[in-house]
Amino acid sequence: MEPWAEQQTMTAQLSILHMADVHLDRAFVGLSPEDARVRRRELRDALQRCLTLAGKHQVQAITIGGDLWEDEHVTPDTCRWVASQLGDAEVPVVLVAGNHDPLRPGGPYQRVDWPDNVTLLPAGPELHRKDIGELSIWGMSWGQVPLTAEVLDRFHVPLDGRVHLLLLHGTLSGAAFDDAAYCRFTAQAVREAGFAGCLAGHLHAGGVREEIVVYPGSPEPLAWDETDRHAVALVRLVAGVELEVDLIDVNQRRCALAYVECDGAGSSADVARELQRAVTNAAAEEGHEGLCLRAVLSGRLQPGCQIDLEDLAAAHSDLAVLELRDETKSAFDLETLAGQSTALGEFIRDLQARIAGEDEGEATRRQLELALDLGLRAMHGDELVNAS
Ligand SMILES: [Mn+2]
Repeated sequence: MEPWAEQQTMTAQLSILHMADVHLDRAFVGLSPEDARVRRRELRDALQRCLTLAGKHQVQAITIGGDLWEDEHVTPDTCRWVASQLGDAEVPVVLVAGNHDPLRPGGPYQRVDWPDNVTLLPAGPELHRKDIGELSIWGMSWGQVPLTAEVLDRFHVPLDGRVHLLLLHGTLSGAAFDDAAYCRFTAQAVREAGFAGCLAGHLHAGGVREEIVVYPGSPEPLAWDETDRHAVALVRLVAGVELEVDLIDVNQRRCALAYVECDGAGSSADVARELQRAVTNAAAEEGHEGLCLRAVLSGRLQPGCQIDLEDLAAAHSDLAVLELRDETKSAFDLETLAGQSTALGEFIRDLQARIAGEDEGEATRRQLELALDLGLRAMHGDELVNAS
């Protein structure tokens, strides 16, 4: 067999499990101490599920794209627990630190005896390299100063027939300037530097961007707006150059947001019915298991309609989380408003007089009533979309 053919065979078998943004020991501000503890335990479980997948798919390496834990909260035990888990993986593990777990003198990363199979790439701004078989993984950790990807503009991988991948914790963005971005980089810069792909962390929504930037996302959603995919990326190198990526969803929780329109509800039964509809829809879309739903109730309730959020939520105790936000408003108290010497009072008195004196027909009267309703809503700053 020619050396070239041999190399093709070897690289054809190369596969990597890439994960990022586990955020172990996150504080989960806003949750009760008990709920926060449960969530932190779930993050450990999530890391274990990811590593189990690495074993199941018999990958040759594991990469971790930063934010493994949160620096302010991580306990020595969690760091040692991670080291132990990664040691058990029995394949090389390459990791970079992110903006939430930066490398700093005397920091958590330095207080752990890392197993021999674990390589922590040093802080930027230069790229560091770890070779595993035919593969070279280049990366740099976040350190004491914010990391930038400027190095990509003056770097090219060696033309040595090896497969070169970049491991980076940063924000993929286009040409537009994005002030809020952390370690902004472009797919073009990754390509021009000669990398076959970028194994990325930082964005918590899983997905392959611009064909060569692989974000697995955080293994579990960490905030209400993290409604996208949460996965590990199984990365195969086909014929040594082409990246083949499978995202495997690993999250047990699923966050969803629903707006529940309760306009015109006569009693809590109407509101409960609309909420049930929203829960059913969300469960159909996201799956019922682990569903964390934030439901925002809105619209104007009729006089006497009284809702109790705890009562409403009690009917859905089978959901992992149901957070209800009451943004409903009460119906207009026309009598009081019409008695005021304001522009609004005058408007109401005028419309009421015209409605009372209307004898041309039902259609015109309805139009006047609609005008009164829309006018009231407009003057109260209501959203007029779908108002009728
Ligand atoms: Mn993160």
